[in-house]
Amino acid sequence: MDVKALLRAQHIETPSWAFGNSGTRFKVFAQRGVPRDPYEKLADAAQVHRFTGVAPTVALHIPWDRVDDYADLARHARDVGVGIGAINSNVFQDDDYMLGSVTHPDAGVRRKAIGHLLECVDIMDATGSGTLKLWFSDGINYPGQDDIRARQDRLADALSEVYARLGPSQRFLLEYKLFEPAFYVTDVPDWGTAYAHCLRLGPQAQVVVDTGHHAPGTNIEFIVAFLLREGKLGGFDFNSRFYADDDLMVGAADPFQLFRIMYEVIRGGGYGPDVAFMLDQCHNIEPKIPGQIRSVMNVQEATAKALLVDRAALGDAQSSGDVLGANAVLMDAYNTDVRPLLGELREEMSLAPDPMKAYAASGYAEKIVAERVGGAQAGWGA
Ligand code: RM4
Ligand code: MN
Repeated sequence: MDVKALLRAQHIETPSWAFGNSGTRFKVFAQRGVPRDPYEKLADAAQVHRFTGVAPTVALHIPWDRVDDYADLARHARDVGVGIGAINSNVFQDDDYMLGSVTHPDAGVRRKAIGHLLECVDIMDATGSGTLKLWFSDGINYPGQDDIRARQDRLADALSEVYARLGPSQRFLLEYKLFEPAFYVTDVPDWGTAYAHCLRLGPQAQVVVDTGHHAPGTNIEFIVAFLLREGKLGGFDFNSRFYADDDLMVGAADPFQLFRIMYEVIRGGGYGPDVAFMLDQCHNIEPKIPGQIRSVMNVQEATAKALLVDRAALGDAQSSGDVLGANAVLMDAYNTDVRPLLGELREEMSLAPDPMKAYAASGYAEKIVAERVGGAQAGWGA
């Protein structure tokens, strides 16, 4: 296996919203130089690709990235050196959605939500994007508040309508999340629910695993192995969690878990164009562009280690029942320092071996602080 060639071909997608201001419900801290519009977000995302060489696409979030002319935005992306990735829909920030979007008891609200999802497919057509990401904050807070089963029926109806609108080379990824903002029932709380809905719909519906959307202790690599085996793993929203949906940098909280996930991806034949490696993070207190560069590097390091697993030795140990030997094969790969290998790879790609240092020396951070004066900074939810 040519580890370097596989790493060179890796494709990690950055999220436009990571470049805007973000925070918690307690406070959003503004940072200087933050983009004022989607054009500037794409310019910042292009820096991540410029210094890592493996982040060539950027996910958009609608309506946060709404523009008059999407073809023009896609052209701008190409001009700065990136492409448009997944289109993330947003049916969680309108007053109408207080009791749900596609599962709302009122048919008028459901229609509005479905209309937004269909609009997102129009945007895919205009930008050339092949992937729609669906995340629903829908749920209920109190027992008895609404009919749990009827909400599943409404969800299924909405998903079929959106599915029918997809072009032949488009797909949607259904995201699940245990809780928040709903605190009693979430309508798509886990991979099983997402999987069952996608299975009924067909091959253009797949599950996306957001690593921050599970209960503590959940074995995410098992979910990955299972979904891949069924051809239903569409991609990842990578981030780290210590407590809930913390949206910290991927690989920061538990690099070993990230390695175990990447091993299952590779083992299951998911290392290729069909499984999207997307970042879904917020940089509340750290600078955003370096935060994204670090995150891309963390994914690369976990991938490199997973690619180094001696699969033949592992197979032998497993089939002979050598528990400790099998575990040692995996740990040897995990404990390898892959930073020199990645440095070499970057030099072969005509990049600086240390993207963090190279970005800091580039002057881009100072340039955007000086240039981006006035206007309203982009932020999570605006
Ligand atoms: C949600 C979900 C979506 C992301 C938004 C910003 O929790 O993870 O994927 O688009 O947050
Ligand atoms: Mn997500």
